[in-house]
Amino acid sequence: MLCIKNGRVLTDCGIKRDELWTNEGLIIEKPEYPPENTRFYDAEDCFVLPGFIDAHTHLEMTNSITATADDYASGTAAALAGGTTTVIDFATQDRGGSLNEALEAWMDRAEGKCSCDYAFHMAVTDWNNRTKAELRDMVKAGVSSFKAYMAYRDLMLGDEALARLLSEAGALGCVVGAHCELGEGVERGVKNCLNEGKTGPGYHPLSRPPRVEADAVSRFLELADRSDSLPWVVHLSTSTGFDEIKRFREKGKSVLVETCPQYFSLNDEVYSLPGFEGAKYVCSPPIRSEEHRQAMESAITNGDIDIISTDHCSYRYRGQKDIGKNDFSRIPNGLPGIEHRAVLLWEMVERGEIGVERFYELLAKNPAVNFGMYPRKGTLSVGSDADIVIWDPDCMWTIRADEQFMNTDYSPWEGRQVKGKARAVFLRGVLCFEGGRLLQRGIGRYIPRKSRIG
Ligand code: DUC
Ligand code: ZN
Ligand code: ZN
Repeated sequence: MLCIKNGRVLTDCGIKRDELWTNEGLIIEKPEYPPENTRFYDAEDCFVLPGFIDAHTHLEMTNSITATADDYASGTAAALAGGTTTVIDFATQDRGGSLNEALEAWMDRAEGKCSCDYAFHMAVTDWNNRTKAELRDMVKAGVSSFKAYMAYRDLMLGDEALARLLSEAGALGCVVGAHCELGEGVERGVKNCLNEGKTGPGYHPLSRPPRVEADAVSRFLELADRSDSLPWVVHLSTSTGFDEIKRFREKGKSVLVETCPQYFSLNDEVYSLPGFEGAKYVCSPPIRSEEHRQAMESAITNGDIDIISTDHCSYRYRGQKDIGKNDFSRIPNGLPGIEHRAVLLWEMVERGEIGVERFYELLAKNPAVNFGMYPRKGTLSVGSDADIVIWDPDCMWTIRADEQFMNTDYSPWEGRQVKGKARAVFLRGVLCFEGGRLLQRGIGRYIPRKSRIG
């Protein structure tokens, strides 16, 4: 039995100075007669929060050119170091392949390697009768959310297929997400830049302007309107995309909205860094102007964003990002962020823009509720998994790539002075991370998730 004492514990009735008890991996009521061998952990006035959930990661993802720098081992170790105890990663269907084959392949890759718990969404890239029939298999296997790409030639679904996915998955009570950038718009933008000899990384954001996202959000929500699914706009980055969401919500419709730290903590000045440095920030959608960054921050403050994930998709600067040295469109897209999500959001708590409860909702409760893991995850209720973060709000430190667990040779936030840190992290009652050191590796388990209709 374990008792965490002297902490500020997040309970159903807000933050309370309280003890938190766990036994055999679960949260329990305070026992009337604690056993003599009870272990005590002194939280020393830190916050005691439910383990964070990163609902959007790409680990061990390979394409025809390269593979992400983080595999399940390094990626989930880095997650844990930042207070994340569960990741929902993307399995992706191969064109011509089945959903079951894809899930099996991704399960095999992850098994035995993860330091935090893990689950999968399924990215659907090939809609046909077999895909339709397999949606039920996915739900049975605990995959209750799907995603479609509206951009990327090898991955994207057309409108008709996306509409079918929304209606079939919706009927099963599943969430359907979309990467909202219109493929035609992106291809046109890239072609125009390259034709004009604009080949450097600074042209990446110009090739996929805010309108490309807003048009895709608008089309996605129009298609979703005709189905029963809960649409999920992943990695929202623009005020123009957000305007489409507001319009949809004003009609009384529900949509789940996610953004990521790169869209509220950075702006497009990063693409003006000298030489090829801007390549470190090439991700899609791109990092936007200050006006859009502020819009994302306000949307978080106003309660209009539901979930903060990372879209962690890491590539090394040397040897991977430089594949696109002479052509920005060949730079592998994605940023390493899995380790630093919480501390970047904590900046908003520090500035008084959100409270600790909202911080917790964005990082843990909302992903757990909307992706079918609540109350097993995302709360410190009796019977929940004892996934616990001891969050030190006063720790001041500097983000440095050479001190991180992520397997990249850079951090997009290199040198940023931050406040707040996961001092200790428990996964199902086991102390896995403390004082900057990983104490346990590889004990992460697969977490099957429920759909909204069970
Ligand atoms: N965007 C990225 O930058 N990387 C992974 C996939 C995506 O949508
Ligand atoms: Zn995406
Ligand atoms: Zn993604």
